[in-house]
Amino acid sequence: MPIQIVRNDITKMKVDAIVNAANETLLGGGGVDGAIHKAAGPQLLEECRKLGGCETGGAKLTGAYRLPCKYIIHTVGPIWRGGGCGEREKLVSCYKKSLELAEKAGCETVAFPLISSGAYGYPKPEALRVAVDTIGEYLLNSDMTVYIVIFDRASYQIGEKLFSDIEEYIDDRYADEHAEERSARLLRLNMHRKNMPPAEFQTLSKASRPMEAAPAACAPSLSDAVKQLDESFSEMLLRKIDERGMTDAQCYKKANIDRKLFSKIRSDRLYKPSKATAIAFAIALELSLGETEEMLKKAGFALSHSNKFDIIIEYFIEHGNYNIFEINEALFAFDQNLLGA
Ligand code: AR6
Repeated sequence: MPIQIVRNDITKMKVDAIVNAANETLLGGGGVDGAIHKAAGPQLLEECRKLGGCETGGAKLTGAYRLPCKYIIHTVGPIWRGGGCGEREKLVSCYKKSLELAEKAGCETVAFPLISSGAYGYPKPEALRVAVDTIGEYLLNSDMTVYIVIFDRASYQIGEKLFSDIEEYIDDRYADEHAEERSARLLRLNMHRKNMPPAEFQTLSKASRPMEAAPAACAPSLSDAVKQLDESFSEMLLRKIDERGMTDAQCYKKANIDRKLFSKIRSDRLYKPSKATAIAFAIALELSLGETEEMLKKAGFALSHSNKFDIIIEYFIEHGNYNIFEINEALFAFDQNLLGA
């Protein structure tokens, strides 16, 4: 999965390169810089002394010594001065320059901390947005896998308004579901007493049914519809990519799925993806709720209102927001698994 957001101590990451949020001297400091120097050992400082510092927005590469990675890329983030002093551009430059260095060194996996979001005071939600947007854009033309390593939960908070909107959305649906479950239980009890046929009960209980399918944008012809009945997940995915005029790469990158997994799905007609992978493709293809259900069904899954993860996905689809990184931020905020491979 090209961008992964993980909670960890960056010095423990087993990747090709980790990035250090350093200062212009490159001679160590507090925060993540201090932790990296401490874990890597004194030889790191020796090498850093030879580098002659680094300007804000720039990046330099060293060995990793006692760390489990191969390289450390030292970048210098901007000090937050209210946002009007070119902070964003400098922060974007930190990510770009670090990624360029990593790629030049042949790295396949890189881990970043949230640069500038500690001692340098860059507001954490904005710092995260810059990280996700800049790395996301870079990966459109690169096959590296990049981890954004979050140390403390506060770094990963979606906006309050979005959080409360989603919370309300979940509450409404959970409430419906539980009310339905209760009334379904009562009905079942009454029917049992009255000996009603179970089929009739089934039509009254909505709880076990997947969410309502929205009508498809344009109805297929009868012969197309019959053909599509036999379609596998993989075939449906490839058909929808073509219908939307996307290239394969545009689709799997937007889905935050790596090329290898996509090739596997492409070459195996009967490939069974995980639910998160199937949803990630539905999001990349910007499918309606009905189409998403249809695609999930091909992989043996359904969306349900007794599952927070599913309700959050439904929220984003209903609001026409298909940005997988924003969806993942929300899923993370609600302690759910993230989308992608
Ligand atoms: N692993 C991952 N992330 C961490 C770790 C860790 N071990 N430790 C802290 N963080 P900061 P800056 C997070 O202050 O804002 C240094 O003294 C932390 O929660 O390390 O770019 C340098 O020498 C925060 O979200 O870096 C500079 O003088 C993020 O890393 C100055 O601080 C960045 O916090 C740079 O400030």
